[in-house]
Amino acid sequence: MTKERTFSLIKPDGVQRGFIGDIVSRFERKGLKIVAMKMVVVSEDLAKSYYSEHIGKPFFEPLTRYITSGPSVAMVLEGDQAVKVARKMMGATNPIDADQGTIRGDFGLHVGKNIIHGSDSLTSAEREISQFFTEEEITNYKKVDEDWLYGE
Ligand code: IDP
Ligand code: MG
Repeated sequence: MTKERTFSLIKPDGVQRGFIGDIVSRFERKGLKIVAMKMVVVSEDLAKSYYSEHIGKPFFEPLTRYITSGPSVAMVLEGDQAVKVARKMMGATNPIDADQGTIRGDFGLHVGKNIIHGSDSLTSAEREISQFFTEEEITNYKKVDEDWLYGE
């Protein structure tokens, strides 16, 4: 078992379209533990540092407008290989290519409105978690189902 923390953001379209509950429920059912969660309106400054790797790309301006356009839901998920598991549950970046059964595959039709973000590596996860949460906002607790979730 490789316990990891990953960062996920339900983007403004996911909030507006009413998918918060469904998405949170998917993570819960999978066994990923929510250790931090809050609603946040991403500022332009935060968008620029959070998406710094995309500065200069043609979709950067619309991406910034999109991500700052309304409330998002930020969360930290913990569990065995959480980075990989959460990305898999989200599906491909373009919802058209995302498999059915994934969040983007089930809910989206356009790469410019793809509902959710998930860290792509442990390094990104650490950076993104610290961009959205203080240490005090991240909880540490044992869930009652943990003994039934993991094997030997
Ligand atoms: P990811 O979210 O699956 O990690 P990235 O390539 O890191 O994908 O892109 C970050 C975000 O930028 C995507 O989730 C999507 O919202 C947006 N994006 C990526 N490519 C395009 C594009 O070609 N057109 C419009 N938006 C894009
Ligand atoms: Mg990415």
